[in-house]
Amino acid sequence: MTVTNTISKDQGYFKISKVFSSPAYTGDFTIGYLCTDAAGTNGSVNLAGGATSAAIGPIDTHNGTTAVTCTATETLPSNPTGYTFGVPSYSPTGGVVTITKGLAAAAVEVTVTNTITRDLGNLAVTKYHDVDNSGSKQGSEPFLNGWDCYLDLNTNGTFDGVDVKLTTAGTDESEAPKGEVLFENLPTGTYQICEVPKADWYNSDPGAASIAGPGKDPCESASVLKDTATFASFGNYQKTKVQITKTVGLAVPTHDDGNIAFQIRMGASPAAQGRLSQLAQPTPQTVESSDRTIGRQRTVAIPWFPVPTSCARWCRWATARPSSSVIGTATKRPGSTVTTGSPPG
Ligand SMILES: [Ca+2]
Ligand SMILES: [Ca+2]
Ligand SMILES: [Ca+2]
Repeated sequence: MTVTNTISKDQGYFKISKVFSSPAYTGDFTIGYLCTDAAGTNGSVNLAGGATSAAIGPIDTHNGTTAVTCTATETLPSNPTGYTFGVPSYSPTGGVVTITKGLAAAAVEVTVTNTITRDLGNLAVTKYHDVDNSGSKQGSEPFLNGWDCYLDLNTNGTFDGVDVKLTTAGTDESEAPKGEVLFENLPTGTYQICEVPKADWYNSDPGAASIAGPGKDPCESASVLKDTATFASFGNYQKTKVQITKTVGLAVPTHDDGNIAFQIRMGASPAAQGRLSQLAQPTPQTVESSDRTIGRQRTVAIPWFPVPTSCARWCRWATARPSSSVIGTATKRPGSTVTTGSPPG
Protein backbone atom coordinates (compact mmCIF):
# COMPACT_ATOMS: atom_id res chain seq x y z
CA MET A 1 0.00 0.00 0.00
CA THR A 2 1.42 3.32 -1.00
CA VAL A 3 0.61 6.60 0.62
CA THR A 4 1.45 9.54 -1.57
CA ASN A 5 1.74 13.06 -0.33
CA THR A 6 2.41 16.22 -2.21
CA ILE A 7 3.73 19.47 -0.82
CA SER A 8 3.98 22.89 -2.34
CA LYS A 9 5.44 26.15 -1.26
CA ASP A 10 3.09 28.71 0.19
CA GLN A 11 2.82 31.55 -2.28
CA GLY A 12 0.91 34.76 -2.62
CA TYR A 13 0.60 37.98 -4.54
CA PHE A 14 0.78 41.71 -4.04
CA LYS A 15 -0.38 44.69 -6.08
CA ILE A 16 0.42 48.36 -6.18
CA SER A 17 -2.13 51.18 -6.18
CA LYS A 18 -1.44 54.75 -7.13
CA VAL A 19 -3.20 57.70 -5.49
CA PHE A 20 -2.80 61.02 -7.21
CA SER A 21 -5.17 63.54 -8.73
CA SER A 22 -4.17 66.84 -10.29
CA PRO A 23 -4.59 68.30 -13.73
CA ALA A 24 -0.99 69.49 -13.37
CA TYR A 25 0.22 65.98 -14.21
CA THR A 26 -1.64 63.20 -15.96
CA GLY A 27 1.28 60.94 -16.84
CA ASP A 28 2.42 57.67 -15.26
CA PHE A 29 4.46 57.13 -12.14
CA THR A 30 7.12 54.42 -12.18
CA ILE A 31 7.15 52.28 -9.04
CA GLY A 32 9.79 49.63 -8.59
CA TYR A 33 9.58 46.67 -6.22
CA LEU A 34 12.01 44.21 -4.69
CA CYS A 35 11.11 41.15 -2.66
CA THR A 36 13.08 39.18 -0.08
CA ASP A 37 12.20 35.75 -1.50
CA ALA A 38 15.00 33.44 -2.58
CA ALA A 39 14.38 34.37 -6.22
CA GLY A 40 14.76 38.07 -5.40
CA THR A 41 11.59 38.94 -7.27
CA ASN A 42 11.80 42.46 -8.62
CA GLY A 43 10.47 44.72 -11.35
CA SER A 44 8.51 47.89 -11.85
CA VAL A 45 5.08 49.06 -12.89
CA ASN A 46 3.94 52.28 -14.54
CA LEU A 47 0.72 53.62 -13.09
CA ALA A 48 -1.32 56.74 -13.61
CA GLY A 49 -3.13 58.32 -10.68
CA GLY A 50 -6.07 56.15 -9.61
CA ALA A 51 -4.71 52.98 -11.23
CA THR A 52 -3.86 49.65 -9.62
CA SER A 53 -1.41 47.15 -11.04
CA ALA A 54 -2.19 43.57 -11.87
CA ALA A 55 -1.36 41.09 -9.12
CA ILE A 56 2.38 40.48 -8.98
CA GLY A 57 3.42 36.92 -8.19
CA PRO A 58 3.26 34.19 -7.27
CA ILE A 59 5.88 34.94 -4.64
CA ASP A 60 6.97 32.60 -1.90
CA THR A 61 5.63 33.60 1.48
CA HIS A 62 8.82 32.44 3.20
CA ASN A 63 12.50 32.40 2.47
CA GLY A 64 13.63 29.62 4.74
CA THR A 65 11.83 30.40 7.96
CA THR A 66 11.70 34.14 7.33
CA ALA A 67 8.54 35.77 6.04
CA VAL A 68 8.96 37.38 2.64
CA THR A 69 8.27 41.06 2.18
CA CYS A 70 8.16 43.18 -0.95
CA THR A 71 9.06 46.84 -0.91
CA ALA A 72 7.69 49.38 -3.40
CA THR A 73 9.74 52.47 -4.21
CA GLU A 74 8.60 55.22 -6.51
CA THR A 75 10.86 57.20 -8.79
CA LEU A 76 9.31 60.66 -9.10
CA PRO A 77 8.65 61.92 -12.60
CA SER A 78 10.17 65.23 -13.64
CA ASN A 79 8.26 68.14 -12.15
CA PRO A 80 5.77 69.69 -14.54
CA THR A 81 6.62 73.30 -15.34
CA GLY A 82 5.57 75.48 -12.44
CA TYR A 83 4.89 72.58 -10.06
CA THR A 84 6.82 70.45 -7.61
CA PHE A 85 5.95 66.94 -6.46
CA GLY A 86 5.95 66.27 -2.76
CA VAL A 87 7.74 63.27 -1.24
CA PRO A 88 5.62 60.16 -1.95
CA SER A 89 3.96 58.47 0.99
CA TYR A 90 3.37 54.75 1.31
CA SER A 91 0.84 52.51 2.94
CA PRO A 92 1.84 50.30 4.61
CA THR A 93 4.69 52.35 6.02
CA GLY A 94 7.81 52.30 3.90
CA GLY A 95 5.96 50.62 1.05
CA VAL A 96 6.68 47.22 2.68
CA VAL A 97 4.08 44.45 2.47
CA THR A 98 4.32 40.94 3.80
CA ILE A 99 3.35 38.31 1.28
CA THR A 100 0.57 36.11 2.53
CA LYS A 101 -0.59 32.85 1.08
CA GLY A 102 -3.41 33.24 -1.35
CA LEU A 103 -4.55 33.55 -4.92
CA ALA A 104 -4.09 36.60 -7.13
CA ALA A 105 -7.52 37.84 -6.19
CA ALA A 106 -6.35 38.07 -2.59
CA ALA A 107 -3.19 40.03 -3.39
CA VAL A 108 -2.00 42.27 -0.59
CA GLU A 109 -1.82 45.89 -1.57
CA VAL A 110 0.71 48.67 -1.23
CA THR A 111 -0.50 52.21 -1.93
CA VAL A 112 1.74 55.03 -3.12
CA THR A 113 0.33 58.54 -2.75
CA ASN A 114 1.71 61.69 -4.34
CA THR A 115 1.01 65.35 -3.82
CA ILE A 116 1.95 68.32 -5.99
CA THR A 117 2.15 72.04 -5.26
CA ARG A 118 2.23 75.12 -7.43
CA ASP A 119 5.59 76.91 -7.47
CA LEU A 120 5.47 80.41 -5.99
CA GLY A 121 7.74 83.44 -5.98
CA ASN A 122 7.73 87.13 -5.16
CA LEU A 123 7.81 90.19 -7.37
CA ALA A 124 9.24 93.39 -5.91
CA VAL A 125 8.72 96.66 -7.75
CA THR A 126 10.55 99.88 -7.01
CA LYS A 127 9.52 103.30 -8.17
CA TYR A 128 12.06 106.08 -8.55
CA HIS A 129 12.40 109.62 -9.79
CA ASP A 130 14.52 109.35 -12.90
CA VAL A 131 15.61 112.93 -12.55
CA ASP A 132 17.91 112.90 -15.54
CA ASN A 133 15.55 110.92 -17.79
CA SER A 134 18.27 108.35 -18.34
CA GLY A 135 16.00 105.29 -18.11
CA SER A 136 17.82 103.92 -15.08
CA LYS A 137 18.29 104.83 -11.44
CA GLN A 138 21.43 106.60 -10.42
CA GLY A 139 22.41 106.58 -6.76
CA SER A 140 21.28 110.08 -6.02
CA GLU A 141 17.86 109.68 -7.57
CA PRO A 142 15.15 109.22 -4.94
CA PHE A 143 12.53 106.52 -4.69
CA LEU A 144 8.91 107.59 -4.86
CA ASN A 145 6.08 106.52 -2.58
CA GLY A 146 2.41 106.81 -3.35
CA TRP A 147 2.49 105.39 -6.85
CA ASP A 148 0.14 102.62 -7.89
CA CYS A 149 1.61 99.55 -9.55
CA TYR A 150 -0.44 96.61 -10.66
CA LEU A 151 -0.15 93.12 -11.99
CA ASP A 152 -1.87 93.40 -15.33
CA LEU A 153 -3.19 89.88 -15.20
CA ASN A 154 -5.26 90.26 -18.34
CA THR A 155 -2.39 92.05 -20.11
CA ASN A 156 -4.52 94.84 -21.54
CA GLY A 157 -2.30 97.68 -20.33
CA THR A 158 -4.88 99.18 -17.99
CA PHE A 159 -6.00 98.50 -14.44
CA ASP A 160 -9.28 96.63 -14.41
CA GLY A 161 -11.24 93.78 -12.86
CA VAL A 162 -8.86 90.93 -12.24
CA ASP A 163 -5.70 92.96 -11.78
CA VAL A 164 -3.96 93.33 -8.43
CA LYS A 165 -2.84 96.80 -7.41
CA LEU A 166 -0.49 97.99 -4.67
CA THR A 167 0.89 101.42 -3.79
CA THR A 168 4.60 102.09 -3.33
CA ALA A 169 5.45 102.80 0.28
CA GLY A 170 8.01 102.43 3.03
CA THR A 171 10.87 104.47 4.39
CA ASP A 172 14.46 103.62 5.14
CA GLU A 173 16.49 104.43 8.24
CA SER A 174 16.86 108.04 7.18
CA GLU A 175 13.12 108.42 6.51
CA ALA A 176 13.65 108.51 2.76
CA PRO A 177 10.92 106.82 0.70
CA LYS A 178 11.64 103.27 -0.32
CA GLY A 179 9.17 103.33 -3.20
CA GLU A 180 8.46 99.62 -2.91
CA VAL A 181 5.65 97.23 -3.46
CA LEU A 182 5.91 93.50 -3.00
CA PHE A 183 3.61 91.02 -4.69
CA GLU A 184 4.02 87.86 -2.64
CA ASN A 185 3.42 84.21 -3.34
CA LEU A 186 2.70 84.58 -7.01
CA PRO A 187 2.46 81.45 -9.09
CA THR A 188 5.64 81.32 -11.11
CA GLY A 189 5.50 82.59 -14.66
CA THR A 190 5.72 85.77 -16.67
CA TYR A 191 3.75 88.79 -15.54
CA GLN A 192 3.03 92.15 -17.04
CA ILE A 193 3.56 94.76 -14.36
CA CYS A 194 2.37 98.30 -14.99
CA GLU A 195 2.30 101.64 -13.26
CA VAL A 196 -0.57 104.10 -13.09
CA PRO A 197 0.80 107.37 -14.49
CA LYS A 198 0.47 110.66 -12.67
CA ALA A 199 -0.17 114.04 -14.18
CA ASP A 200 2.94 115.93 -15.22
CA TRP A 201 5.15 112.88 -14.88
CA TYR A 202 6.63 111.03 -17.81
CA ASN A 203 7.81 107.45 -17.85
CA SER A 204 11.39 106.74 -18.86
CA ASP A 205 11.69 103.20 -17.47
CA PRO A 206 10.49 101.09 -19.19
CA GLY A 207 9.85 104.10 -21.41
CA ALA A 208 7.36 105.29 -23.94
CA ALA A 209 7.89 102.30 -26.23
CA SER A 210 6.37 100.07 -23.54
CA ILE A 211 2.99 101.79 -23.78
CA ALA A 212 0.80 99.65 -25.98
CA GLY A 213 -1.45 102.42 -27.23
CA PRO A 214 -3.73 105.32 -26.32
CA GLY A 215 -5.05 105.01 -22.80
CA LYS A 216 -2.51 102.35 -21.96
CA ASP A 217 -0.04 102.48 -19.09
CA PRO A 218 3.71 101.89 -19.07
CA CYS A 219 4.26 98.18 -18.53
CA GLU A 220 7.14 95.79 -18.40
CA SER A 221 7.47 92.07 -18.27
CA ALA A 222 8.83 90.17 -15.28
CA SER A 223 9.50 86.47 -14.80
CA VAL A 224 8.64 85.20 -11.35
CA LEU A 225 10.75 82.19 -10.38
CA LYS A 226 10.24 79.62 -7.65
CA ASP A 227 11.19 80.78 -4.13
CA THR A 228 12.88 83.84 -5.60
CA ALA A 229 12.29 87.57 -5.48
CA THR A 230 12.20 89.11 -8.93
CA PHE A 231 12.76 92.84 -9.18
CA ALA A 232 11.20 95.33 -11.54
CA SER A 233 11.62 99.09 -11.55
CA PHE A 234 9.76 102.05 -12.94
CA GLY A 235 11.32 105.44 -13.44
CA ASN A 236 9.57 108.70 -14.17
CA TYR A 237 10.81 112.18 -14.79
CA GLN A 238 9.26 115.59 -14.99
CA LYS A 239 9.43 118.22 -17.61
CA THR A 240 9.64 121.90 -16.93
CA LYS A 241 6.77 124.27 -17.44
CA VAL A 242 7.70 127.76 -18.43
CA GLN A 243 5.62 130.86 -18.78
CA ILE A 244 6.53 134.12 -20.37
CA THR A 245 4.99 137.31 -19.10
CA LYS A 246 5.42 140.46 -21.04
CA THR A 247 3.80 143.81 -21.42
CA VAL A 248 3.14 144.80 -24.98
CA GLY A 249 5.12 147.91 -25.67
CA LEU A 250 4.71 150.60 -28.19
CA ALA A 251 6.92 148.92 -30.67
CA VAL A 252 4.89 145.78 -31.09
CA PRO A 253 7.02 142.91 -32.34
CA THR A 254 5.34 140.69 -34.83
CA HIS A 255 5.91 137.22 -36.17
CA ASP A 256 5.55 136.30 -39.81
CA ASP A 257 1.78 136.13 -39.44
CA GLY A 258 1.57 139.38 -37.50
CA ASN A 259 1.23 137.80 -34.05
CA ILE A 260 3.56 138.41 -31.15
CA ALA A 261 5.87 135.43 -30.82
CA PHE A 262 7.33 134.15 -27.58
CA GLN A 263 10.11 131.67 -27.63
CA ILE A 264 11.68 129.43 -25.02
CA ARG A 265 15.16 128.17 -25.50
CA MET A 266 16.79 125.75 -23.16
CA GLY A 267 20.33 125.90 -21.96
CA ALA A 268 21.02 129.27 -23.46
CA SER A 269 24.19 130.67 -22.02
CA PRO A 270 24.82 134.37 -22.22
CA ALA A 271 27.42 133.72 -24.85
CA ALA A 272 24.93 131.89 -26.98
CA GLN A 273 22.14 134.38 -26.67
CA GLY A 274 20.72 135.29 -29.97
CA ARG A 275 22.64 132.63 -31.78
CA LEU A 276 20.09 129.93 -32.28
CA SER A 277 22.55 127.49 -33.77
CA GLN A 278 24.47 127.40 -30.52
CA LEU A 279 21.54 126.90 -28.21
CA ALA A 280 21.28 123.53 -26.57
CA GLN A 281 18.70 121.05 -27.75
CA PRO A 282 15.83 120.55 -27.90
CA THR A 283 14.50 122.81 -30.57
CA PRO A 284 13.31 126.16 -29.21
CA GLN A 285 9.56 126.28 -28.84
CA THR A 286 7.48 129.16 -30.00
CA VAL A 287 3.96 130.22 -29.08
CA GLU A 288 2.15 133.20 -30.37
CA SER A 289 -0.41 135.71 -29.17
CA SER A 290 -2.69 137.49 -31.55
CA ASP A 291 -3.51 140.08 -28.89
CA ARG A 292 -1.20 143.00 -29.57
CA THR A 293 -3.01 145.52 -27.38
CA ILE A 294 -0.40 148.01 -26.30
CA GLY A 295 0.07 148.11 -22.56
CA ARG A 296 -1.62 144.81 -21.90
CA GLN A 297 0.31 142.16 -20.02
CA ARG A 298 0.31 138.83 -21.71
CA THR A 299 1.14 135.53 -20.05
CA VAL A 300 1.71 132.68 -22.40
CA ALA A 301 2.29 129.17 -21.15
CA ILE A 302 4.71 127.06 -23.03
CA PRO A 303 3.76 123.39 -23.02
CA TRP A 304 5.73 120.97 -20.91
CA PHE A 305 9.19 121.12 -22.22
CA PRO A 306 11.39 117.99 -22.21
CA VAL A 307 14.42 118.09 -20.02
CA PRO A 308 17.54 116.80 -21.77
CA THR A 309 20.08 114.88 -19.77
CA SER A 310 22.43 117.83 -19.98
CA CYS A 311 19.88 119.82 -18.02
CA ALA A 312 18.94 117.35 -15.37
CA ARG A 313 18.69 119.44 -12.26
CA TRP A 314 18.84 123.07 -13.10
CA CYS A 315 18.03 124.47 -16.49
CA ARG A 316 18.55 127.88 -17.89
CA TRP A 317 15.69 129.25 -19.89
CA ALA A 318 15.60 132.13 -22.25
CA THR A 319 12.78 134.03 -23.84
CA ALA A 320 13.24 135.74 -27.10
CA ARG A 321 11.76 136.91 -30.28
CA PRO A 322 12.28 134.23 -32.87
CA SER A 323 15.56 134.68 -34.68
CA SER A 324 16.42 137.50 -32.38
CA SER A 325 18.25 138.21 -29.18
CA VAL A 326 17.46 136.72 -25.80
CA ILE A 327 16.07 139.10 -23.23
CA GLY A 328 14.84 137.23 -20.20
CA THR A 329 16.42 134.19 -18.58
CA ALA A 330 15.51 132.02 -15.66
CA THR A 331 17.05 129.09 -13.87
CA LYS A 332 14.64 126.59 -12.41
CA ARG A 333 14.41 123.03 -11.33
CA PRO A 334 12.53 120.67 -13.69
CA GLY A 335 8.95 120.27 -12.60
CA SER A 336 8.53 123.85 -11.55
CA THR A 337 6.75 126.64 -13.31
CA VAL A 338 8.83 129.68 -14.04
CA THR A 339 7.98 133.10 -15.23
CA THR A 340 10.70 134.64 -17.23
CA GLY A 341 11.47 138.22 -17.83
CA SER A 342 9.66 140.02 -20.56
CA PRO A 343 10.65 139.18 -24.08
CA PRO A 344 11.25 142.07 -26.42
CA GLY A 345 8.38 144.25 -27.42
CA1 LIG B 1 18.47 108.27 -14.00
CA1 LIG C 1 -5.69 94.88 -16.96
CA1 LIG D 1 12.45 98.69 -15.38
